[in-house]
Order: sequence, then C-alpha cells, then structure tokens
Amino acid sequence: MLRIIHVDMDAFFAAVEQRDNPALRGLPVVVGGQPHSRGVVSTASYEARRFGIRSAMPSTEAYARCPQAIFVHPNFRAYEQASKQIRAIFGDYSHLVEPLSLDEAYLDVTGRDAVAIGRTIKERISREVRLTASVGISYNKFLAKLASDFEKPDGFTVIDEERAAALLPTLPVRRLPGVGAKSEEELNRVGIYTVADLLRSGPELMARLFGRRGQELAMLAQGIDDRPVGVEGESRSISAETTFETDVRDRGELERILTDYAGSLCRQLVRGANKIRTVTIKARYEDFTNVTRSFTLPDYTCDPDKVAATACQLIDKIDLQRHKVRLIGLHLANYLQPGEPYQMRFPFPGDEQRV
Ligand code: TTP
Ligand code: MG
Repeated sequence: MLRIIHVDMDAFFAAVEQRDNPALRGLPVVVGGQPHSRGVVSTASYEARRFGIRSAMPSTEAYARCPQAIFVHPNFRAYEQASKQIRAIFGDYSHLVEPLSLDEAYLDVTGRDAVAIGRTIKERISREVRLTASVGISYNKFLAKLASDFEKPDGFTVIDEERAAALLPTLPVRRLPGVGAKSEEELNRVGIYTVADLLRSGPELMARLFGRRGQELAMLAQGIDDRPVGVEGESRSISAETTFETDVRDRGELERILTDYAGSLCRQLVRGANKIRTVTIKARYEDFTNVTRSFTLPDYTCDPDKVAATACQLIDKIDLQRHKVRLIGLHLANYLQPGEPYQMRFPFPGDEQRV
C-alpha cells in the first residue's frame, strides 16, 4: 500500500510575517490588499480568521469585519525563501516530491515509516524555518490532503482505512478533488450533497449521469485514488494577478506587469524543475466582465522572455479600445515535471535501516 504525506503550511504568508515581526504575533494579521484598496486578502492569520476573514475576500470586507486587523503588503521574497527551505527538507526524505504551491507538497514514502518521517519533517520545519506545518498521512493523495486539513493549524493526522470509511460519507461532495462550484451544483441538482449520497447512487448511475468523471468520483467516494505523486498529478498551474487602484488602458503598463509576472512565475518553475506550455492572460474589464486569452507553445518552456513575449502578444486579443482593465493576470499551465525514476532511490537521513 502506498504511503503518502501531504504537508501544508499554516496561514503561510501571515505566519512568515508574524515570524519576522514579533509585534504582529498573537494579532489579527491580513496579508494582501490594503484596507481601503480594491485588492483582496491573500491570507489571514488564525487570529484574523476568527472574525471571518478568508483568502480572496475583498480587503474592504476584511476591514469591515475587523477594523483593528493589521494589514501588511505581501513580501514574496520572504515566502519564496521559506518555501525553498521546506522543499529542501522534503528532499531529504523522498525523491518523489510533488509541490503544489509555495506552501504545500505531497511526498511518496511508500515502504517506509510515514508517521516517523512526517513527525521529523514537522519538527524540522518548526526548528529550522520557525513556522508551523500541518501534516497529513494516508494511503493516497486525496486522503493525505484531507488529513493535513483535518486538525489545522499545527495538525498531525493519519487517516487509515478504518478512519477513511467512517469519515468519507460525512463529507460534502465539494471536498472531493476536482469538484468545484460548478460540479457541486450539478451534483446537487441530482440530489447528491454528501459523499454518502454519492455512494448510495453507485458507480453505474454516476457513470450514466456524468460519464468518466462520474466514475472517478464514485472511486474517490470510496477512498480510492491512484494518482501518482510527482507525475502529472492534478492539472497544475501557477498564476499571479493584480487589481489596479485605477482602471488601466495603457498597453505599456499591462506589458510591464505581465513581463514582471513572467519573470517571477518562471523563477518558481525553474526552482521546481518544472516547465509549462500554455500561457493565459486574464483581464477584468471595468464592467467586471472577465476575458481570458490563451496560447499553447509548441514546446515546454520556463524561459521568462518567451513567456513574457507570448503574454504580451495576447494583449492584442483584449479590447483596449472599448474597455479599460481593472485586473490583469498571468496563468501558466500544462505542466511538465521531470519525474524521478524509482530506481534512483537512495537511503534518506533517519532511514538507515532500509539500506
Ligand atoms: P493556503 O495553504 O490555501 O492557505 P494558508 O497557508 O494561508 O492557510 P492554511 O493552509 O493554514 O489554511 O495558501 C497558501 C498561501 O497562498 C497563503 O498563505 C497565501 C497564498 N494564497 C493567496 O495569495 N490567495 C489565495 O486565494 C489563497 C487560497 C492562497
Ligand atoms: Mg497553507
């Protein structure tokens, strides 16, 4: 049976801010847009979450919920630095590491003592990076991720088969991987709200109603997920976007921002030894309509100049004559991650008994 660890940092950006500025500790901290700006919340400390503040909430709403919160600008360099440190720690325990974002990753530690490795990783992150992580351990990716979320913050949760059987039916369908707002609505429409409802429907009906996707959901509902770590995985992408203080029509300004984003996103790709093929820009017009424009390159790349040039060309397909832009974003998808061959495994620290 597979042994998968999922690690996810707690209130990541906010925790880094509190670590680096002791005056912020114990206080409601909101990282992201300033209180009276049109920006959004990137994340909030757990103290701020008590007021109902959440990621992606408009900053004005966060301010209304908690005027005494301390709003800080994101400092990506510090987050990237912490991310690099945790990834280096992960690399000491498995060659099969699949980072999902700056603050989370799956590790495949099959055949070894996952609980001991999970505890060591958590302890090293606390000691060496001075941040808390939540660790989930199970026999596949879906359940490991569910586990890491279970006792956040500072959690450590193991989901074995018995626990999975008890837990799964109680979950809302939204908790299944790949079920977003739209799929949730479709499932609700046929009376499926929880995983228990889905189990009752059975695989045949699910297949009839939703095709292949329905079959996959029926498997997940039973706690079956055979997606490998580090190879393809979930459809992965990275993105960055910004909301302007005042709407923009100047092409030069959009180009500058997209070029900037191409630089920082490509740096992230290079760090993870990843490449992408599909470049998408997203614009929100002043009337709040969203447009996305994509181009798929002939080859995988992590070259910032190539990505920037592609993104800037896509601006042609945005109607700047008729519209001003209040938000611009860059999205890179279609990942290629060179998988580590299994036979390349070497012993890891604390794992000598395997040699
Ligand atoms: P998450 O892991 O989703 O959130 P978190 O680490 O802040 O909190 P927790 O895991 O304890 O629930 O995201 C990691 C970081 O990514 C987060 O600190 C900030 C950033 N982020 C955004 O900028 N915008 C978003 O909408 C989300 C969800 C995250
Ligand atoms: Mg997190």
